[in-house]
Amino acid sequence: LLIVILGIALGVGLYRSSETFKTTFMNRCEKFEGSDCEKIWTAFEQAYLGKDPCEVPMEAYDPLIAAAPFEPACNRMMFWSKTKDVAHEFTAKKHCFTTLEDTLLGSVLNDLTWCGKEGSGETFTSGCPRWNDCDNNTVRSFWNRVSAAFAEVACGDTTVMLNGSIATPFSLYSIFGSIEVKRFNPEKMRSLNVVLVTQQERNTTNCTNLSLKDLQKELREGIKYNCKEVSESQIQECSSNPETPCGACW
Ligand code: AVW
Repeated sequence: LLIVILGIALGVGLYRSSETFKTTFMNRCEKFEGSDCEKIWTAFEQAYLGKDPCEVPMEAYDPLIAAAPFEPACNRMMFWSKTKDVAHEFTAKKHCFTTLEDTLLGSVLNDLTWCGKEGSGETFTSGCPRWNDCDNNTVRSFWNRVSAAFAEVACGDTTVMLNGSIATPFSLYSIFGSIEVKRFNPEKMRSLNVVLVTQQERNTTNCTNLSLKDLQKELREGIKYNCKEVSESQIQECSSNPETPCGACW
């Protein structure tokens, strides 16, 4: 009897968690006025439903990108790598910059885990592969695909926040280095401006860091490159002061 009760409890729990997942998806989506969230949900689900969660390639999300295309925000697009918190804290307060996670698809799936299963029509939120368990996992392929789409439309002067407290602020194996930089289009993008986020207390890297030479090499001809060291406290001070215009942050 105990086993039966535990079984039912587990079943109800799993059912609830996939219900909550869709609810979270829809609630976050509806914050973006004029979007057809049911249509976007259907395009999202078809990418992974009924599939082995380690065999979902990036391309599986092509119909999702088509259903919710990225609108370019010229001169306001911000990329980041190993600076997730500081970048998002900044864009949450200063709307002159937008990260992927501030866009519809990025914000709807931010910090969520999901996957399907062979022979099942359900969305699961537990027991899914972790980021490095396999290359083509449901969640990782999603972030690769949306990052590619976000980078493809990047235009004007763009910004990337990199971490100046680590030995290699630019890594060819990060999403920024392996997906986004390769898709920057010189016909649309005028410049890439590195904001190298430093911490005064630590011995930090600077704009002469060798990995940043790799970044410059990766950029296609025609895209200008700049780099500036900015302390994390200066970034926080600027974002917490509503009077300071973005142009004066660094
Ligand atoms: P990141 P990226 N396990 O800070 O350049 C779990 O390295 O790659 O920056 N989650 C992981 C792992 C891992 N090993 N590696 C990466 N992630 C996830 C889209 C995790 O959520 C934006 F437009 C971590 O916080 C940025 O310009 C996130 O990937 C660019 O991609 C970023 O890892 C940042 O990707």
